[in-house]
Amino acid sequence: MKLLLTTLSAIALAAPAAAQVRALDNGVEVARGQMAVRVTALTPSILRVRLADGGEWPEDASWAVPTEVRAKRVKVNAAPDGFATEALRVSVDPKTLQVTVRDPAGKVIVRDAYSPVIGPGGGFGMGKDMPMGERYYGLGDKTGPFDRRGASYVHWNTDTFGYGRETDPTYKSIPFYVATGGEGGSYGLFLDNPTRSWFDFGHRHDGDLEIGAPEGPADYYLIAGPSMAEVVRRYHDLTGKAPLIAPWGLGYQQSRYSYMSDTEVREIAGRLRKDKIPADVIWLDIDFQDRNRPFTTNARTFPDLPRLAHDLKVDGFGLVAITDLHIAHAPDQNYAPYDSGVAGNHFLRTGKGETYVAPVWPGPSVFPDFTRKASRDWWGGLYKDFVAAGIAGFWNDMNEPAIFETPSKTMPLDNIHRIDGDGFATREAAHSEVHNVYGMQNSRATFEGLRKLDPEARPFVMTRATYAGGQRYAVTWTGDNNATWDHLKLSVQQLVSLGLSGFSYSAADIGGFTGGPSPELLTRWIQIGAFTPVMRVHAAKDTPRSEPWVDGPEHLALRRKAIEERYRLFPYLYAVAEQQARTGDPIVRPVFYDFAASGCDSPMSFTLGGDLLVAASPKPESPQPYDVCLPKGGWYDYWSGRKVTAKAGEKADSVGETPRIDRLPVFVRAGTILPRQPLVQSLRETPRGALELAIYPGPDCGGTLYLDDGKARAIERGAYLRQSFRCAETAEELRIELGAREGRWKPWWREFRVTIHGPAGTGTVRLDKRGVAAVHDEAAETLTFLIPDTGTAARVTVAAR
Ligand code: NBV
Repeated sequence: MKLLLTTLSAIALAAPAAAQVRALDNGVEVARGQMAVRVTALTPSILRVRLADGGEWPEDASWAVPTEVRAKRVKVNAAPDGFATEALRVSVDPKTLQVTVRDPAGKVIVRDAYSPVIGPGGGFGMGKDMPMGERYYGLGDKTGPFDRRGASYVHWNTDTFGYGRETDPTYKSIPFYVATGGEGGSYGLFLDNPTRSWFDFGHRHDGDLEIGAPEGPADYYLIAGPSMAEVVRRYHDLTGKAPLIAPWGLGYQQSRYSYMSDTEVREIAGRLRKDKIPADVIWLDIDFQDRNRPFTTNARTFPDLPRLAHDLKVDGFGLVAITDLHIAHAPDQNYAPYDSGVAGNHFLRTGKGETYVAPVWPGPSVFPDFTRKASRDWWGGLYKDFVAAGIAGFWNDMNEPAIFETPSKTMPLDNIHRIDGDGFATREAAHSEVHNVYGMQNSRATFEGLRKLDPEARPFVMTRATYAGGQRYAVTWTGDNNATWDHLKLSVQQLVSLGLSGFSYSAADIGGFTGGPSPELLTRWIQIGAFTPVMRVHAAKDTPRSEPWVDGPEHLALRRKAIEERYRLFPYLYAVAEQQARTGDPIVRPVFYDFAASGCDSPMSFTLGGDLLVAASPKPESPQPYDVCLPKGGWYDYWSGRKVTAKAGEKADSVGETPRIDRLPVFVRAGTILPRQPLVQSLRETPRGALELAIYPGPDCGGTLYLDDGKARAIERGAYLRQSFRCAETAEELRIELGAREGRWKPWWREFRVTIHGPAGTGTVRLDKRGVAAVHDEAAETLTFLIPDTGTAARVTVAAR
């Protein structure tokens, strides 16, 4: 590629004309010969870079970056070689059109390795420097190494049943990476070109990060940190945050391809309750439909769907139903989605202008034109009956789109879409231009339709294919993985990576989709899955069953314990989810996200919200002992509540673990106030008892409580509760500050049960001067007491012994 790029750039720069530099109030434009580059600042730390060939700028349009965000601008200070914002210095070399971004001290954040080029028939290529020691993360759930250095990737949404570590491309395209470890700090690069682009992290040419696309605009964003967290938050400012999920979406979800009948679904629900496995959702895969036709129900096996939904709801369950995008090609059969789709002209056409018909699950099928607003609106309306039937959420599968019996696995590239809105001119577009956003627009149509049908509910949509920004509409999962230890490992990396790429709400089929997990694998996967954003057990047809009880009482007990812990942790999990909706901080994060200085980078360690550190074995299949890297500052063992005695290292501490199937190592940051709740069997159930505040004294001690009524506009309507807690230790006492409460949501508890962990603070407890009875458990090293929750700020002091 380098050769090709060099040749192209030679062509592009052959014109001898001198460069023209034009200062803009929000950036700079430099033109030389046929080529021009324009760098503008949306905010002091977010730059947009666009290239033009022959004076023609591509359409200012995007599926990922909303129009109002693209319109953002800050005034910059012009400089002889570029411009400066409060946070960055940007220079463009007039001879080469190479862009360099530095921090105010002059340290390089990111620099072009050579001149960008635009190909004669469209498309472009560019290269960035890859300084030694810089690491690269992101690209969603792509396979390969967690740090992308040395790997190369293609963005092309593809149905990859049973994929492996080497498989690329896979289901989604999120052309965004975050680089960290360079001299000017972390930065992010988002290429907003949904065509079949490629990112090569020094795979072909050591030291060059090459990016290109065969068509579409050269339009990308550079996002400065300096911390990785700032880059990720700013990427969310650009492409949007995932809206806060309904509480039940964080519950345990039981799925299988497929639960075949009403009776079987009731049996599964009954068994979950009988075995006291907390659970919130049961999934209906394609077999609940009539002849695999979306928006139908098999009347024989599911004779009364509204009744089923109702009965399950009474028992604390919601149903999520699959609604694939391929509509059966069924003229004159009273199949409403087909008939109304034809009447509204909503289906895609071939390059020759005929309706495109191709085989998928229902047999010959037709495909909605999701990039067109009128068709999205029509699609959204198709959910009316299911919503009325009480179905809680929906699943958009196969939306790469997957097509059977064709080597390309997808539709012809010259199929015709009609696009409009989002800055695009109302025009026709070939499938090659919109392939990678097709699934995203499918989930958008579902999300927007559901919002219209029930404005009070938070839509729960799960999509398989998507593009950058798709987090605004749907949760995603990693597709058809395998029941192997390596896939368990890969899944952790994929979920963490998705979180860095905008998709905080992510799931992997727990237990593996293809094959059948060993009892140990399923148990370990459930244990780890209990600490991941969306927890769903799912498996393919004709595979061994993988419900929690299938391997006997001992494994069931371990699995139940893991799921129960997730339910107890709900107040914490929900507060982390709410933080993500506000700031973009992912729900699961690499340890170095919050603790950059630690250098902790085991691919099997991650944090849930920064305060809980899950440290599975880097070789989960092996009984070999391993060391857990713990950032400095102190940690407690989550299960025992005791302070960990760690071995001090230079940048981080460490503690040894010997793998045991009855223990998933989880640690709590010293300085955490962790809210937990009494055990419930469903998150729709009101807990009984006190809200627990588990205090793990340490530096920067605090915690947050966020709860609400679970409805779409909870915050706007004040139907929420937010409260912060702080704690500080002196030689005399441990002081706990309960902050003032925000919001009008009425809590289900009247008291806080405070548990202080660790040997410190076992003396007299006072709540605003009044003495409080406390129980000291010497063996457990805890001090526990109840205090009334008056809904106002309060101070608790615990005298040192
Ligand atoms: O709808 C059936 C399956 C589904 O269970 C799975 O999760 C999807 O990824 N679907 C793919 C279609 C075919 C799978 C062989």
